[in-house]
This record gives sequence, C-alpha cells and structure tokens, in this order.
Amino acid sequence: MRFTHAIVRPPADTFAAGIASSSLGPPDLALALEQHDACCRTLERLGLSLIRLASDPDFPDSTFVEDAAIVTTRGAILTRPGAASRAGEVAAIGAVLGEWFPELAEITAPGTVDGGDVCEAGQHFFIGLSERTNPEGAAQLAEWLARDRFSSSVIDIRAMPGLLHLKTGLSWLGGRRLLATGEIAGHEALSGWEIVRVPEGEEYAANCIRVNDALLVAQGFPATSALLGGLGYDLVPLAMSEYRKMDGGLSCLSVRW
Ligand code: CIR
Repeated sequence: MRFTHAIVRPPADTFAAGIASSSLGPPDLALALEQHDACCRTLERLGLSLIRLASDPDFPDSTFVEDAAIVTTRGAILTRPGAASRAGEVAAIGAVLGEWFPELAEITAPGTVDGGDVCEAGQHFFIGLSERTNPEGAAQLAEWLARDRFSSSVIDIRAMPGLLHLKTGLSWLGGRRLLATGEIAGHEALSGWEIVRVPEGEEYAANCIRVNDALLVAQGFPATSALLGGLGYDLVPLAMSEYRKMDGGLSCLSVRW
C-alpha cells in the first residue's frame, strides 16, 4: 500500500509545556521547527500531499498528531487520548479526516486510546495497553478493526519501563517483519513474526516508519541504521532530538494514509 496523504502540525510556542518524562532538558523551538520542516519535506519527496494544520498554542503536545487518530486502508477512527491535556487535540484532526472518511468512527468514554499505541502491520494490528490506552479503549478499537476485517492482538506495556507508547518500542518494517526493543521482542503476541532487535542503548531508534519505498529512521543511531541498511531498506535519517525531549518519536509527527 502506498501513502498519498498525511496530516502534520508544527509545534507551537508552548511546545516546552507539553508532557515530558525525559531528563533531556527543554526543547529548542527553532530547532524543533527545523526538524519538523525536514520531516515534512521528506514526506513530500516520497509523494505525499500534506495537510498542514496551524500550530495551536492551547495544546502543547498537538504536534504529535498521530495520537489523535488511526487511519487504516479501510477507514479512520478518532481516538480519545489518555492524557486530559490532549483531549482537545482531536477536534482539528477530526475536521480534516471527516472530509476524507465520511464514516468517521470514534473511541468513546470510558475508553481511551493514543494512536502511538497502535502499530499497524498489514492486515494485523498490535494494540498497546499503556498509561494512555486502557482496556476499554483497546477493546473498542479491536472491535472496530474486526468490523473492517483486520485482526489485532494486545500487548500490555504497563510494566515495561521507558515505554510511553507501544510504538516507542515496536515498528512494522513490512511483510511479517517487525523492529522491536528487547523488552517487547519476546512477547507472545509477536510469535510467528520475524523480529529485528534494536541494538541495546539505541532503544529510541525502535520508532521508525515505512513510507512507500523508504524507511524513515531517527538520526544518530548507527548500529540500528547499519542493521536496517544491511537488510536492504532505503533509510532516510531524520533529526528528532527536540521531539525526543518531549517523549515523541518519528511516527507521531504525521497521520498517514
Ligand atoms: C505526550 O506525552 O503525550 C507527548 N509529550 C508525546 C507524545 C508522543 N506520541 C507518540 O509517541 N505517538
């Protein structure tokens, strides 16, 4: 499947006030905007038309658009983010997606889901149970996916330190192949899948995205890049330092379809 569109939203001048657990210090907004721009240019170069939402200072985390919606090859669903400060981000994403997907579904209370917990792998989806995605939300999502003939399985990451979302430690590389950090790699839900393990110390590099013929990876993780390059992927490294400071990965900067 080839992506043709993506929603993106640059960080606002309140970016540093977003939720962060990392001890990497406050982000540099100018650099974050530069990194965002590089990501957008890459997506365009790979053939995607971008829908650019204006930054919104009322929502410091709103640049992480991926958390507000899940788009599959058969439909789209708006999430109900697990962090109260992010609930209002969904409206703007819904306004755009409603134009493309007339039957837009949504996660409803008491369910919560963050898009970062949803890892598409072709006809199958892995759903993370996390501090953001609760069992009710995961069950609603699984039911909606099943209606669209997708299978799904749940991976509970609540006891896995350092993982905000499932996709913080797991990415689909295409076919039956996944990239995973050590703590996720042994999970029973992944049996039958080919696992490429992220080299120790490079866990942040686990979050990468296949976009058409390319694999977008975080810059600065040489062992992971060497591993993936050796498997024949066409790697596009992107600088992510300022998003990492706010616990964000590469996948969260766009909603793609
Ligand atoms: C948050 O804690 O919600 C944001 N600071 C980071 C969200 C990153 N999203 C993602 O990895 N999908």
